[in-house]
Amino acid sequence: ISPSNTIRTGTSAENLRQAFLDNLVCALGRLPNYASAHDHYLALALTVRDHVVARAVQSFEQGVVKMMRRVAYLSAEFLPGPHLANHLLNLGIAEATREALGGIGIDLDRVLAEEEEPGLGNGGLGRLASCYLDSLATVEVQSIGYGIRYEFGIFDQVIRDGWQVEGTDKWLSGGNPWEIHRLGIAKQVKFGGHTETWTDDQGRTRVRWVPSIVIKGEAYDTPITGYGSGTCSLMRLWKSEAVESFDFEAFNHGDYDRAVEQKVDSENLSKVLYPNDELHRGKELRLKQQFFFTSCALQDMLRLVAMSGGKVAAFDESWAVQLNDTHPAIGVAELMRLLVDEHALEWDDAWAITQKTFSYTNHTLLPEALEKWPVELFGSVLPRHLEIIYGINHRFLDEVRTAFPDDDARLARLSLIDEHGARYVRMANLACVGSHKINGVAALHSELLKKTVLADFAALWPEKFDNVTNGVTPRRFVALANPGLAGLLERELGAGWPGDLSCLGRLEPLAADPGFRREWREVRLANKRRLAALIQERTGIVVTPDSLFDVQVKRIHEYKRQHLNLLHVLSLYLSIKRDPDAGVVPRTFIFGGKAAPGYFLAKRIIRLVTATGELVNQDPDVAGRLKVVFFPDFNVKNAQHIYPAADLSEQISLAGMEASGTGNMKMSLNGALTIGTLDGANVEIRDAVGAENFFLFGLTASEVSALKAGGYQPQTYYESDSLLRETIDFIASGALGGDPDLFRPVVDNLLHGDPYLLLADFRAYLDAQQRVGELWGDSDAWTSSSILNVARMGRFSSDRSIREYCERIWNVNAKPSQT
Ligand code: 26Y
Repeated sequence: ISPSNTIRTGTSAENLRQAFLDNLVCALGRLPNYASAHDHYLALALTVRDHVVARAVQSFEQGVVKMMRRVAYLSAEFLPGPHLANHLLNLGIAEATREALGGIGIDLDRVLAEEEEPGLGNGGLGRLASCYLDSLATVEVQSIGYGIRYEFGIFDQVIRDGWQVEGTDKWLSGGNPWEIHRLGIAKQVKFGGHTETWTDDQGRTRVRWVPSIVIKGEAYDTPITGYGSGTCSLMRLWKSEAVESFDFEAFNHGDYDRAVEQKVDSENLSKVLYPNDELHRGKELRLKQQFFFTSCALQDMLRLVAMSGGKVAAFDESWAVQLNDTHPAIGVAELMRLLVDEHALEWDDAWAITQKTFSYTNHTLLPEALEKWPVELFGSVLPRHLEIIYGINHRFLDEVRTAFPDDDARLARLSLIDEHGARYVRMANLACVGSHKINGVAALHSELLKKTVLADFAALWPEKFDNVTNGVTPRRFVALANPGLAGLLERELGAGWPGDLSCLGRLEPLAADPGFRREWREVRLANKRRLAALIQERTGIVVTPDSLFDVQVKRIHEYKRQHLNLLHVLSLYLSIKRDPDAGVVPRTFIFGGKAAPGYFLAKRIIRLVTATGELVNQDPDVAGRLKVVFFPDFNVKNAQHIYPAADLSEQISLAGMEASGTGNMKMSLNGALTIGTLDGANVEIRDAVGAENFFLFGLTASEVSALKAGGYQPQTYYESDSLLRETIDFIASGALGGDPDLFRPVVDNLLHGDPYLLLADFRAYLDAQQRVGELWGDSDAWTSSSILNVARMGRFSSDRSIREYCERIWNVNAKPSQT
């Protein structure tokens, strides 16, 4: 096929317009005069989809023909964001499309705004997976991201009376033009039942798993284009279906309820994304989800090995499989089962293949996020896998005994089974044992991993451990999100800059150029005006674009310390009330992020933001100086409006808690200055942009450990710092939200425990904020620092991260970077 200059794939404005109109009429059945904005969106999506799919099939064919080692990125979460604008950029047809639609009176931006994003993830981990598929395509590596096609993604957040209220995310209700339902690609996934042994015709004892239920997984493919590359990644998501629509036996006996029961149960599996991040609860349905998509993925990889003439016994030569945290770690046991039980390989051969195939990325040090399943539950859902895990464990512990004789405590810690009291299967241990490489997501995090949660594995296999610092795609988060900045970059660096961020360094001299600084400020002000309009539309709050936009957007978590930010806001408020002449620069505090529905304190923190806004935003004493906004429903689409308008990026987690962070990179790449702790990737961002362009504060990770070990006493800080005391007393007084009990849980948490050491870091944070205010007062100095942030952030492109994975972890060839 040669998809050039046909009506479906031609790239002139004339061609695109005709294809758009054809799709409107022929595919959607709408006459142009009656078409809604959503019809326009669907017609344009179908038009662009033709271009994308034509590339995707050719790219895929290349992978099959060349038999290259492909990458499978296994992830329970993906957050791709809206596709349409991204494809227009990657295909290089954004301007032609704008012209095509403009010619018939349709505004492209209006059409783009119609797209609803797939919210198939909670936050950082899911967004990282999507950045990586983007970069894999860009550096021309064949890859499939395997996951779950949740019917309902992360809940929609609305704020009602100041509280978070969750709504169902019906992302498919307006149709999804980007996916292709692969009717031919369906996998059977077994659950429950028991195992039996049998003897094969070579006289070998084999195991057969007799399940109590079988569920079907159907593939839905969404192509992901790369920037300036013909390669496409594939996001292949599995939807669960009943194998039979009805249990005919039950049906014939007149038991209609039971007949439909299994169908309902099967379909429930991929129904909804769990909205918790960083808190593991041993829910059976979640274990089933994990096994479901992982098994579908591995079966699919085996099918593709056969299709391209490869050998099952050389599976690892066809596939490098990345475990995005432990959510797909059951894949280690499942690949063993497929190789040993279904393909009759010897255990030791299968194990060698498995270890060469898998590698594992850890995304958290929080103990409450570590996945472990009660052995009972695990054995009832996956009886064969429990046996296999015992088999792996038995051999593994023998290896440990050889390396560390007479060390029972170490054996107990390394074992795949936790036997302190109730017995659990430890998924991180399974991932470590089954992988040849284990990495953290920022330098500090990778070091802490080796010292804390994975210390015993690091002692056993130091060579397995590595670091790959996270990155973000500059296509979506700079080129698309910040067209004004993109214009300046294109003029100064050339049109290809999004494909090679090392060229950003050439901006450095411009930081001292007054004319360039003026243009930079104009771009930033325009971004802030647009965000101000959106804030007014979504919240009714009027904010001033020339105030300092102080932004903290991310999941709501105690460890991320949104409430430390609030202590600062309230301390400023009280200072101005006390002294109307207090030197406080005008600021707009913008918060955004979802709280897990069952996370009581996180929800109270959201209420504390909104209550602070209710107080501050209408108080004439602080008018023109302080505004507080909670931007509802923070997601990828909204983020693209927020990041480019941030002056100050709040990255204030307690040191040692945030594995990496990626919002920190997105904001700095758009010209924000960071106020932050030495946590996660902040450390590397500060090294890159220079200490003088970063507002550092707070305890270091080792100071945190020492303080906790010595018996931390938050009360002593409360007693010795009068502003802190005044601020906390104010929250406790009932002045916020009109009810003294409302924030008692927050206050009690801080005064009696303060697990994330807010009080210990409060004074240092205020001092750093003071320095922020001073630099803001010197507009040229601020702008020059902003330019230097962008100029020095090139290393945080996900293209760099992906090249490191290719080289050090997957052993596949990426297209080299220009420099
Ligand atoms: C076990 C289950 C409840 C669970 C579900 C989701 C546990 C964790 C998660 C999500 C974790 C997550 O998003 N982690 C973030 O990953 C980012 C990408 O590496 C990091 O930048 C960020 O610091 C980390 O919190």
